[in-house]
Amino acid sequence: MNFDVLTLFPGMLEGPLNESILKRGREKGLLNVTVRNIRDYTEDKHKTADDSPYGGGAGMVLKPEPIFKAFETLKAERPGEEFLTILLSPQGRLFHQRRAEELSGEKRRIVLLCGHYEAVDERVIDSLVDEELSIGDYVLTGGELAALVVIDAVTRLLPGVLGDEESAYRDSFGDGLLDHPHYTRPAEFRGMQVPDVLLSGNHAEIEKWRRREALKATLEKRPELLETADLADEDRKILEELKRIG
Ligand code: 4FV
Repeated sequence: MNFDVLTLFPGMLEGPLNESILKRGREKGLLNVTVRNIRDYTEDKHKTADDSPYGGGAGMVLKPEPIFKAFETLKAERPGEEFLTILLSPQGRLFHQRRAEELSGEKRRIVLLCGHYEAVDERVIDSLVDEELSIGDYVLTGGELAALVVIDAVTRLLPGVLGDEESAYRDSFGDGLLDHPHYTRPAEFRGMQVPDVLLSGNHAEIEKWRRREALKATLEKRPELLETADLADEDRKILEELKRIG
């Protein structure tokens, strides 16, 4: 999986890319992330990458020239390679697990363009951007954290990145539901017991309990997810019962 990140603040990505699972993914050669500073593609002595908005108003806008130059350099360095260009912005489609799964199968290089200041010049979006993605309905200081969210959510789905102890075998949202509760030792802590079924060793009963708890959590916290979740008839029966007992 290849990500090329274009940003004015490369330092914001260093930490997460050099820790834990992302670091290991890069060491295993399963993940390749290049981080380029848009300012390196400016041509004036002040390395100007932003300017005031036409039509007035507060804030600054990222200039088109350095971003176009960065793109053309990237493409020239990788002749024949295909690119999928994503702008991280609040105007984008909401990023979710299904999109992470789709991107984890992506063969093209993924360019993540990180906005900053008020916005990016619209001509960049019209000419270079294939997709706008938002990580949520709030405003960040820049797209860097959003780019890291996308890299993290996609990378952990790549075969071989997660070790057994971290497997994504049954992720939250994996089947569109929230996750069931998890417990570990000690079986009793300050009077709080681990549910007996989890100590029973009866895997069929444990799976039933986990499914019921996942349905209950989703019904209580994110009922709208039930509209798109992959539900079996048995699940619908449990949901009816849960609604009845309230
Ligand atoms: C954002 C989001 C986000 C907007 C102005 C960067 C900022 C500044 N990106 N999901 N929410 N971006 O707030 O992706 O340019």
